[in-house]
Amino acid sequence: MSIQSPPVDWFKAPRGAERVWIGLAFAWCMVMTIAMPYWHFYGKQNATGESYRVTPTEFMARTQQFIENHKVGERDGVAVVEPPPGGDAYLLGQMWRWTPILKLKQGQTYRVHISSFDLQHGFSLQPLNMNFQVLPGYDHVLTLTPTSSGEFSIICNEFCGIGHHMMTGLVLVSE
Ligand SMILES: [Cu+2]
Repeated sequence: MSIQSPPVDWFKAPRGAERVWIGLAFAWCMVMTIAMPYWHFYGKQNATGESYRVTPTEFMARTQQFIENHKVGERDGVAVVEPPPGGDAYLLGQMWRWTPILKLKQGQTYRVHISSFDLQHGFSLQPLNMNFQVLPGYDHVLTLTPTSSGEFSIICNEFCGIGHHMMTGLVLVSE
């Protein structure tokens, strides 16, 4: 016979070492479950989770307006833009570039609006390893206070086509 129903007492409760391993795994699950909300409130590099609906064209228009209002220079053909401290900054991801280059001041807080013009990109700030998903149709607002100065590269960490590996951007932080 190919299939038989299991004997009536087929289930044996775990005991001995198996019980210890299940206990350890369960305890670790609990730690991780608590760590998620804990780190959301007490971690220092977590996104605020603030986002708004926006059409890609509208977001691009806002970014261009932002560049026009606060442009301070250019680097390799990309606009360098310095938002007012405490103000809004815009960063647009599209195949395959990040626009503009943001120039920020250490210790100042900014509201950085990030969105995509075409498809899903990944905002990865190096070498800090801060990562956010960038989606068209959503204006993600990161409330950000640079704590160190220097040049920080942005790379795209969601594969987005043939030019994905060239999709880099820059954030400049001065003291
Ligand atoms: Cu990309």
